[in-house]
Amino acid sequence: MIDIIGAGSLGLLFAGRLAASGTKVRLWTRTLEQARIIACEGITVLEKEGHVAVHVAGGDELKAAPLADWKRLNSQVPARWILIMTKQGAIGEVLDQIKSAANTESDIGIVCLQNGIGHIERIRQAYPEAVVYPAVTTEGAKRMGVASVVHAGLGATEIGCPDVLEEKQVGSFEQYVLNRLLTAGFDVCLSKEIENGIYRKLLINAVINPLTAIWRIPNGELLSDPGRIHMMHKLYEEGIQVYEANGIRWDSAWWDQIMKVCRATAENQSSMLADVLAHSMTEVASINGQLVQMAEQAGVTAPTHAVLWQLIEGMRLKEG
Ligand code: KPL
Repeated sequence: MIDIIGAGSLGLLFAGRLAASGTKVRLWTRTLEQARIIACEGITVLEKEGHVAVHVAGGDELKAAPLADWKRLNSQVPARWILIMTKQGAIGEVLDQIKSAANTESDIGIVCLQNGIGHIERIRQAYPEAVVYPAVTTEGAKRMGVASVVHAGLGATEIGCPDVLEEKQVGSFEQYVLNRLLTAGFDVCLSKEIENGIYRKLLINAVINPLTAIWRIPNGELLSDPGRIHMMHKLYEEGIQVYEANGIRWDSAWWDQIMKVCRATAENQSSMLADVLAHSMTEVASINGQLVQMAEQAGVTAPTHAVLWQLIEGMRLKEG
């Protein structure tokens, strides 16, 4: 069984595909209402063109419960393998719930699929008994309802294997999760270089997300105008300077990857645009905000990231 915390677009996509391929999934939602609907209707994953890719009914393979019930339900069937798929902003709440019922008898492995940086350290600190696996994904998903999601862009997922594994091996944790995800049809691999993947994804998100949120355009439209591409390149260059100042390895191919992500997810709304439109808290502080802080720590500046950070935060205050 895999426990998935967070039933937003990525949570529904992973839960739906995993359960449909025979892995038992327990999906933890924010609200009781969503858990009830999923338990009753199951999850539908749609292709980009609108056809049903998979539908899985609620039942033995797919259970859903509100996160507030974690302590009670976890005492009956303890979680062993957890995928946290909430936004960064929800990590505090998630930790409060799962810590209240920390497993004592068995070890626990947690894969974290958040955008941005800063959360892994928080989770490791709050939950030292767990083996925490940072992960990055470029899967594109768009939630259509409380129980349905469009698999909007085929991406890849890397799960980092920390060096401490020898000391804190959770059985065949990574192998189990890897096999289950592969069986579910995901392009997934284990990586010993996850840090590099995290910084690559951070830069991709720091360039694409705030601009799409400010201009309210789908990712592909960033490429429709030289002025927009110029702005993206400015953010990219500032980001690279921050990485250099912090001794972080980067690759000149990352610019091409940003272009590639825009093309591969051309019709998608970035998660930040979706949050802005929903008047929800965005991840801008964990993305552009973190880059600005890294710049300050290394004695350089990232002025364009700083301005976008403030603008996006300001939008929420005004509209929220
Ligand atoms: O991760 C993303 C997001 O929307 O958060 C992508 C698809 C890379 C767009 O920035």
